Amino acid sequence: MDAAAMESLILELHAVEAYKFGTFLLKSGITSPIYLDLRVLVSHPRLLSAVAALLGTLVPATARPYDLLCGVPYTALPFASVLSVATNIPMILRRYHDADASAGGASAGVRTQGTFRAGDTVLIVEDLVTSGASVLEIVAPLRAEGLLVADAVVVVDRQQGGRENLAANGVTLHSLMTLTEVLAVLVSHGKVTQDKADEVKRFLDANRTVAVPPGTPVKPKVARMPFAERARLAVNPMGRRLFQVMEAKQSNLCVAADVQTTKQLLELANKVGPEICMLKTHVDILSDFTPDFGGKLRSIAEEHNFLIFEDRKFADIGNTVTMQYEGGIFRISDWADIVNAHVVPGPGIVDGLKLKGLPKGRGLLLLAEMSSAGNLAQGDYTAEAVKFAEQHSDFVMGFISVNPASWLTTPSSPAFIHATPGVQTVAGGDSLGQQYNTPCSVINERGSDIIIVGRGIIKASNPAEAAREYRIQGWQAYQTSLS
Ligand code: 5BU
Repeated sequence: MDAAAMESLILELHAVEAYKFGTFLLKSGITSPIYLDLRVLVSHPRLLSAVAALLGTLVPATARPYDLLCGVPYTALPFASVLSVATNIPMILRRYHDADASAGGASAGVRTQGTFRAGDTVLIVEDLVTSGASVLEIVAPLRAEGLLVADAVVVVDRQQGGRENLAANGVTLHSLMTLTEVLAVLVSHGKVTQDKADEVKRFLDANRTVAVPPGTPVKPKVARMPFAERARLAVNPMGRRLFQVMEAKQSNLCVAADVQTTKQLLELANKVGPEICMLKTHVDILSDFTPDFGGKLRSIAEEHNFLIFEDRKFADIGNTVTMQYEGGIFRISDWADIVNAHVVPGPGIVDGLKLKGLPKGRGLLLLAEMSSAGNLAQGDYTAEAVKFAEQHSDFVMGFISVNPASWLTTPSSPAFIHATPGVQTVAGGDSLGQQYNTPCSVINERGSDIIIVGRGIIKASNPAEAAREYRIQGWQAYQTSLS
């Protein structure tokens, strides 16, 4: 917007009393000598539509295409609606508080309304930004649903840290005007006195960085190194390869293929193959296992470039697990790139598995934690698993973890990978003790690397599509958490 257009817009907003001078307590908790009330625009449709159109020019869809608009409730909803109608870009609606979602009515419980798909890009529309907290409150749940948010447009940037707070969370702020520009125009047109303008400037100088209030979903708790760098740190070759596959496929999704027959499993592997870095099997669930199963699964894995993880959970003495790993009907070490083991028997279990696995270039995940309610893998037990891993980093590539951010302390940590089961788009559980966290929480808050999803994908009406959505959510969460 050029200077003349901005000047006339500022004067028009002044004429409808959108700028108020006095003493005001802002939502961010600070007392301000100026208050911007853009709600008044609903009484001035022509001006409302002009403002909405201008907001639409801040990030031209041709420069950075976006699929959807989302207004921050409530003041910005009319701006977003008018812009949506004018541009034919659909909107989605977020409720103001999650509590609103539990109210009765047909849409009770629905958090984001409107039609959208994971991977769609969303432009956030807001009236003004102080700390940026209101925008971040909307961005976090949208991202948790797999939507991509990179830009927010606002009428006024109050220049109090919002731009920086948003940038720190991967959102670029685009504003029609700043508070400084508003003051300059109003003073030059005699609409406010220089004294008043100076008072507002002093206030701005004293409140340049308004912190986002506690509890606002901000930057992920976990800051991490890129998988590509961790590939270089990994000691176990299979661990290195897994990091590389994840980076190449932009996927930190592992599907738990808990189906009954080899036919179903191979079909599923083909369907979800393009989306995953790893396929997890429970080969002892299959009713029709035959010795050629491993070869068939390996050729699908090669075609789609994913690794095979047999979730065998070995738990016996070293001598026994060598035989369980290599022999029997399943001959797991012939076809599974990765297996896992409990640490309850002591380090001999790692020695035993390593004896058979290392010469074949395989890797081992240790069960540091479990996802089921009341499980005993915690505290000292988890710490012991870490010690075992460090003592055998040539074979141990990482952990089955649930909340690694709470126990990751050692410098060798980035070399190990963390895979977390118990993942669905909605937190909750099943009737037998399984506990679910969302991809966003698992990666961003709990500090894991890989989401393991079973029923969330295999019971979906379209598992390939569901896998795509989980992949996007998991990868987006990883990208947000890069340091
Ligand atoms: P679900 O359908 O997403 O609940 O499947 C989870 C899978 O992960 C299933 O194969 C479990 O055996 C596996 N799992 C788990 O749920 N929790 C754990 O702690 C471990 C494995 Br280890």
